[in-house]
Amino acid sequence: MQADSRQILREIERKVLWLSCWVIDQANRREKVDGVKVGGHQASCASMVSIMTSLYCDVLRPEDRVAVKPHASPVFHALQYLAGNQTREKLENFRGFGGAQSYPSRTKDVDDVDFSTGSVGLGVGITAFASIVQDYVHARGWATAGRPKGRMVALVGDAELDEGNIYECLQEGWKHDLRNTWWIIDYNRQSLDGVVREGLYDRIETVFRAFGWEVVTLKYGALQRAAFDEPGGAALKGWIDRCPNQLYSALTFQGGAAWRKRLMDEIGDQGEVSALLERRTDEEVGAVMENLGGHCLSSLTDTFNAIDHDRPTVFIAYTIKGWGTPLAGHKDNHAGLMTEPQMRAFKKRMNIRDGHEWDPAEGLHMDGKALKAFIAGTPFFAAGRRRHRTAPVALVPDAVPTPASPREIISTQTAFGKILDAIAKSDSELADRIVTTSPDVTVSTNLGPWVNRRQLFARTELADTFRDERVPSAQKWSFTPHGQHIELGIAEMNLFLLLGAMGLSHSLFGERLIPIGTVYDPFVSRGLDALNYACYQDARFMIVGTPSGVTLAPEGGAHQSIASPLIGMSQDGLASFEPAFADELAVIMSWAFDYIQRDGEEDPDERTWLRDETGGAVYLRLSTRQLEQPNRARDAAFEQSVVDGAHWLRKPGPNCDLVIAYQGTVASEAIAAAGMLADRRRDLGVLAVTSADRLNAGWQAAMRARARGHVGATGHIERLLAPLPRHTAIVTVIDGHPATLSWLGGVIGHRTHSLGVEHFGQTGTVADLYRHYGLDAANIAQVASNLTPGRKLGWAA
Ligand SMILES: Cc1ncc(C[n+]2csc(CCOP(=O)(O)OP(=O)(O)O)c2C)c(N)n1
Ligand SMILES: [Mg+2]
Repeated sequence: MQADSRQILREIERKVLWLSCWVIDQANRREKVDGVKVGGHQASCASMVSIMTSLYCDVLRPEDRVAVKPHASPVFHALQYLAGNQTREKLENFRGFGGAQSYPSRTKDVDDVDFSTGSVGLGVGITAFASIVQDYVHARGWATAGRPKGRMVALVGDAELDEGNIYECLQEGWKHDLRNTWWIIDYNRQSLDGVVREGLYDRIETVFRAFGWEVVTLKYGALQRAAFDEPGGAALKGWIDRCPNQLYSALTFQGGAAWRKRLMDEIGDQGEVSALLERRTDEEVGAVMENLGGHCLSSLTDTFNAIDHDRPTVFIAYTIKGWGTPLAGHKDNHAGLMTEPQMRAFKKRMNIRDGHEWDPAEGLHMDGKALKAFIAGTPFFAAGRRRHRTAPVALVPDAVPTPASPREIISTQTAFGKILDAIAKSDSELADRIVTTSPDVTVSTNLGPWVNRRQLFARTELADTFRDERVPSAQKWSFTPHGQHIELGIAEMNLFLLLGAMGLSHSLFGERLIPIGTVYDPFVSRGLDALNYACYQDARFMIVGTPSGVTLAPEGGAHQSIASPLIGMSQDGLASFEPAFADELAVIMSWAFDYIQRDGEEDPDERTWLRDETGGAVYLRLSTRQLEQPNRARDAAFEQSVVDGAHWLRKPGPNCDLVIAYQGTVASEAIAAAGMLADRRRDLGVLAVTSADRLNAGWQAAMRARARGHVGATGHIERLLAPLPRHTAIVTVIDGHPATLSWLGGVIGHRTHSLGVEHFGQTGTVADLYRHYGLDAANIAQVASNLTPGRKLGWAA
């Protein structure tokens, strides 16, 4: 690197330090609303300014993708501001409504964030999965194959390494021969509450090496290395190496004079070491001691640029939390903010005049034009916005036929396997773009037939030994670079991180994937934060939770999911369905393949008031319980109502006393209960709910629209329930938490009794458990009978 470029990087580093601290300072000087603090992390930013300056202004290439440690968000925004991609207005409004986000956000920030971060550890993990997805799309031989592969870079806070998902991800990466992944650890040896354990670097090295990573340590900056070469330098280096983290931090906070005193007390020798120190002013002694590898631009840039292989690499960059500010090194500095006098002094040191705080070149030894030209000429920023757009995958009509005939007895899980098998057989773009994944439950969630046909993905061929040895097996498992299933170990966090990365492939890598993951439904909770993280980034995928509820009866109380329907309803960015029958499932999947690719504006559909144009991810809650299939036509009206969330399985008459509403596999019980009551309750209706989530969302949205003056706005559920007389009672039933459907009573104001599961743990037959939890036909009928006037059922009914 040219000497003048080095000088310019130093100028930018200084500017980024100023801006990131200023952005946070300004946000906290805004008038407090409701007494709630604004916050921001000046010290966490300062720790990262050198690393990020080196990366963004020299090392990175446009094809690289970066997850920035959450608390370094202002550093990222400052760099993007200097590059002209972030506005002053949004920075002035940092953490405010419509302003730059507290943590980098793909969906809310305007400045080309690659991966959102916030929940520590997840931004780190997703880079590894994104790298696997990059390998996958390149191996498919699509257009992208000719483009250079990027490095997936995570800028990691050292305390993030406490998160378990990091280690799950290391193991999975090792299995998949992970490449092109850089994790750069901001080793400031401080977390939120204090100073991290002594010797963590040693553990980090050992763990990463065990999983096949290269470990590069950036401990000493150029000033330090030069001092080590002087007489007495070896003693200084020895002292630094022995110095405990707490003491190093404390002395950093105290500054040059304190460093000198301590060093003189401990290694001063009235000879070479003393002379080494005496050649320097206090300020210079401080500068040497704080010139750790992670704050030395030339060391950083040279080290990064020297990597000439694609093996995963972790960099341990020694840094100082609060570097270059009065907060430096103090153990309580995590959320610390410079006081007004400190900020004034800092501003003076940065040569910033009042009223020129936002001027890009203010206080620098170069003018604004030259600065702008330099940044615009860096490989990373020269490319402009780096997000891709892709054409949608073509979907032929009837791409998803109903996988069962009328009266056939089949479960939704089996139907799901059959649908994918039929797609696997087809020679279609859809089949080509689907990629499946599962955390060691591929076979037991019925992905087996798909995998047999489309094979498993691996960077290099791996034979199916059982097949080669002629051992009979229903599963033909060969791994090839063209395989379309990515098999994961049993770690649901990894599942959702991979789905997140796959679901952003169109934007990250310019290749649209249709990702489908399967998981045992209760273990959605095990990966919930990563699911939320994927949705927060607007990743597009289909997740199939199966089996679900207490219906997996003998399989065990530990595997029962109760909350998942509520998770499905409450998770933003995820449209949730629980079909009871194969034809409904086919309709939903067909719709979902389109829905997960949508990219429209936020205009709600005036029919359902759902924001369907924007698209999203899809969750299907399925069951292993076999049900006799209804004999009905799959016409357009039926398809629409299944997608909208409900249809009348039995239409109520004008004097309807009772509606039984069900979601999912308890359909059989609801239908049987209706049969028991049909001659006792007038005009009884049975409402088949396929998506409590979409029904509820449409209702909420219609109410909001009415409040805004769209008097005619009505949701699908309002139109379904509006014709019912006011005295109609509703009994709802689901193999899941009763609150999923209990809100139906509030739509128009009907008396409602909701059946479902609130306690778990019992094993038994399905009949045992339905009876135990009151989901059986007899109980539904009994509850309904008690709730409505007319001839009562006895318990024996
Ligand atoms: C999952 C999760 N838990 C807790 C937090 C709150 N939190 C934010 S930063 C942080 C510690 C950060 O320390 P480190 O990673 O070392 O970053 P530094 O600020 O030192 O650079 C914690 C506990 C979070 N953001 N996410
Ligand atoms: Mg830290």
